[in-house]
Amino acid sequence: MPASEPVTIEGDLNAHGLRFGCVVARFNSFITDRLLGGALDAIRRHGGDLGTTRVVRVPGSLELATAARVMADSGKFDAVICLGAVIRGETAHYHHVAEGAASSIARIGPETGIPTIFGVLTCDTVEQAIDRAGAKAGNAGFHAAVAAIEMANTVKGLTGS
Ligand code: INI
Repeated sequence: MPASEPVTIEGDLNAHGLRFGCVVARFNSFITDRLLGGALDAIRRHGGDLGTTRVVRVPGSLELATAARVMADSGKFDAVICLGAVIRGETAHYHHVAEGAASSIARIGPETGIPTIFGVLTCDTVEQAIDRAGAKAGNAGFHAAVAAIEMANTVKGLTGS
């Protein structure tokens, strides 16, 4: 008997027909606007339609999860991308903001089945944030959107939708 092979489900990076929600923190907007630019660039360059992409702006990273959860529950999106920048040098409560944003966003995907991606920079310095928002170290918004594309297609592969 021939050895049988496992069926592997792996989302591809084709964004055609996928609907994305981007939630963007206004706090540190000089960084988060660059993350949004990277995310939109990734969606477009992977065949997605920016005409069906919705961008929602919220005050800060602690508010990302609330808007993302409403979008995930709406049934109107295949994936939601959360974009923010928490910079240690700027705040005494860095830890609470970073932890609060991470833990609240992390729950949305598992609880709703809609991939909800953590595209929040947590940096020690403004320089590090700039590097990761399109300067020396790539654009974390671009990478967050690529993860969103893959996971949206993974969910479609699992559910047959
Ligand atoms: N929000 C951020 O997105 N990044 C930060 O670095 C930050 N700091 O430094 O405090 C920050 N604070 C605001 C927070 O996200 C909420 O908007 C605020 O606490 C109101 O709930």
